[in-house]
Amino acid sequence: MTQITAPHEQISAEAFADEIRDYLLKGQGVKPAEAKVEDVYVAAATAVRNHLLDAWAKTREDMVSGNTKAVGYLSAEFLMGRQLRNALLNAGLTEQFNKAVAELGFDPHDVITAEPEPGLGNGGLGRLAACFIDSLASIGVPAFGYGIQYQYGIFRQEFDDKGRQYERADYWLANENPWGHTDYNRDVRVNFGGHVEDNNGRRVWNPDWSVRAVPVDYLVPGYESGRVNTLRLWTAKAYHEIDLRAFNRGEYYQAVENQVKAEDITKILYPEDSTPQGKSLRLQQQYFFVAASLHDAIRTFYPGQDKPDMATFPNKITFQLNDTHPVIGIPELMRILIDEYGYDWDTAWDITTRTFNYTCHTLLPEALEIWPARLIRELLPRHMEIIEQINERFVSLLQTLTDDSAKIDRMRIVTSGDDPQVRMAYLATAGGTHVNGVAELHSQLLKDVTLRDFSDLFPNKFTNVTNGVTPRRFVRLANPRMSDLITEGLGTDTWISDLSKLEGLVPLADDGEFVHRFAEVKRANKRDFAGFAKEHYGFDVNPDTMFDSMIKRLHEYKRQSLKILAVIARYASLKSGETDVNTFTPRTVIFGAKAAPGYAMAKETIQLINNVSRVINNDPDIQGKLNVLFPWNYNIELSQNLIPATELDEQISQAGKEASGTGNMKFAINGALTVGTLDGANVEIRERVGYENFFLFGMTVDEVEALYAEGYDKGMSRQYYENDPRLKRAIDMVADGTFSEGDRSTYQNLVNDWLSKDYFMTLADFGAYMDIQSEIEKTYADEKKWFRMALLNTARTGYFSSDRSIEDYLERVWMTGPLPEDPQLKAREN
Ligand code: GPQ
Repeated sequence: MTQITAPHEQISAEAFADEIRDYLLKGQGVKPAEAKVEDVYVAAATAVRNHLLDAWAKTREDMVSGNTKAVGYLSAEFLMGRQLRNALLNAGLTEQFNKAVAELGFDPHDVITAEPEPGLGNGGLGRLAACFIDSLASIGVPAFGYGIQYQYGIFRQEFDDKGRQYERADYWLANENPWGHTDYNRDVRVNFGGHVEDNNGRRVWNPDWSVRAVPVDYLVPGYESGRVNTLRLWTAKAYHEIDLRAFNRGEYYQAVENQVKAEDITKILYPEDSTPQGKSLRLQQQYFFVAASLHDAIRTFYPGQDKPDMATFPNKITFQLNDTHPVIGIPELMRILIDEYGYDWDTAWDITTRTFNYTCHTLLPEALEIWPARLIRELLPRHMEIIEQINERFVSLLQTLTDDSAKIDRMRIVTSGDDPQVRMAYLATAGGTHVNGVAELHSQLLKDVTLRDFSDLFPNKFTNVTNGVTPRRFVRLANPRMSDLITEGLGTDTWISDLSKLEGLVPLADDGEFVHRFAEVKRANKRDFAGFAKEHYGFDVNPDTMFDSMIKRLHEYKRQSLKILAVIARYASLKSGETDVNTFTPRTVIFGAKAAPGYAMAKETIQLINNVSRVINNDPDIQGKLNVLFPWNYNIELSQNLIPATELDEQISQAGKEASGTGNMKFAINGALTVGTLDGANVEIRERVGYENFFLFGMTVDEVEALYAEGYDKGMSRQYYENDPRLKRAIDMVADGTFSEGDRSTYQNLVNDWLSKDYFMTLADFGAYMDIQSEIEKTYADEKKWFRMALLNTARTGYFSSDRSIEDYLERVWMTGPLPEDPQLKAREN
């Protein structure tokens, strides 16, 4: 393997142990003999971070002084997961760490797991941002991740004795955070409220309150690239923390009101996923981090300049808008250019539209953010003026392009009427150069449906970049056994930075011995997961069963209810003897899912899953042949343990609803077979692994549309219930109290919805789903066949590396590349 000798790699385990000892004393104030594992974690993290600082400073210097355009990834969420093991891997310090920690008398695993998991994201969108910044650094592209350091991340999920979800605050910053460096000297003032005045034809914004944005910097080390980028997460502080006069009057709460108001902005991550909440605080969060980031980029690229030549700005940095959350950046850059630097509208618009690009992550119309104009005006009056002007000019432009006034009306950024609304997705589409979807099918549907009018008139704006996942965290770290086997099979470990090399495993699918070893890896991972599940959840898991997983946010369109109805149907047929317990393929069905706290239907589904689990797992007739597990608080840590152990992955959303999915990629790369619909990236996964190595079922997008046209959601679902006895029995059991200790009201909303509306067509796809499950069981019985298919999944899914996604963005959207003196490029030449 080509070792790139960055300075931080030339260190022995002994020297590394000395550094840890040193930080234990200087940072934690303890000798190794007194140290707790948490102390060792902080000291080791500090040591690793320090090894990265030179490369970090050098990367920044090369970026600012060179001509390579940087990438600014603006995202309200970065779901990073634990940092230590990843930083060690990317810095090439894992071996030294393991030995050094052992020398100090600690177990490396205990030190790694002493780190709290930062949960600064809800799900796929936030995790994608984390994968992307890993890939950017690994490819050597100068980049900033810009976001928010929430004091409380995604809620911690617990289940009560009735199986209901309840939420607890995730205070991940309760202890020292060795990764984030709070840079008080690079704060930015962010203004809100007030009014706009006219001053000789110039508009002047007089805000009435401001917040201090303080950056917390995280290092983002590339894998063996020698490059270290920055993740800059902003935290909100007050300028005047305390009103001393109020305090002296004894008004203690009023005295800190200002502080509370400011700090509330970055207090908590909105636990919404795909459905926006029209909350003023959320708009404050969005503007807060975007305004701070834009100012930060300008001062970074034009250091010390009062009147920078902003016409060069789009050559310095390109901003990617990760969904609509940062779209307020478009009017903010316009405001900076016009009000602060005196550019005319057209020049400012040209600079702005060349600076931004927009990624859309959804097809659900309700998930496209829309803000009431009056709310924007109240918080950001100058921005609302600018948005209105963008809208007017946009409408004028449209009038030159089409006579279709209905179409023009549909495309308005600000709707007309008494209570105008601002459509952030339209603002992003009009105000940036490119718009991309996140999988082929999704990008196509964006053009054909969601943003159809826009793609008619501006076809060249639209492109696709299929999502990807980082092979460092989700293969090399999560699945070390499989990684070693791959390296052995390929004779090199260069696949870790070029995942397309997995293709070299294809011939080994016909090597019985190799396939057998691949199967052994899976079995060992299953045993490990059984141990993990016992230790963390107290579950008894039988590793000699098929591991069948469905992990993702709980949402009706994702159809966890289809899975649970199928489990109930199977349970019923085992109970009645239609399925023979003795010949049945034993299965462990594993769910992981959080529901948005206000999403009642999702919460009812969680309760149902938990109670199905309780009933089936405790039924002696089933003899442990069918088990349902629902480990609570699904997070990155759980995913890294479960994915490598899974044999069957469920990607069963209604066709046309899941933009991409990224769990599907993680599973396939790790040698799970997918049962899935033709939705999101499933389509591309199936194309690549081969149709015969993918369990396809269910309606297509066109069939779904045709069934809606027939009026499906106006009561047709009941026919499916009446006509399929398996389905009828399953739903009846939910209704009759089998899973609620006789209480028939517990799942009333779910049952009513299934039988009267069933918007996502769970019932219509039920039959096909049951049939494919039988086929899966047949295939599973032929172990050689199954693991040959599984190996081919691994071998043919190298495309789904986030490195490839980033290469596509570089070529199709950002028009930039790695820094020229990228040491990795040099190493590749050798
Ligand atoms: N996604 Cl709009 C989220 O995780 N949160 C959101 O608010 C929106 C989308 C997901 C999307 O549902 C998945 O299909 C994608 O794979 C993922 O974004 C990343 O693109």
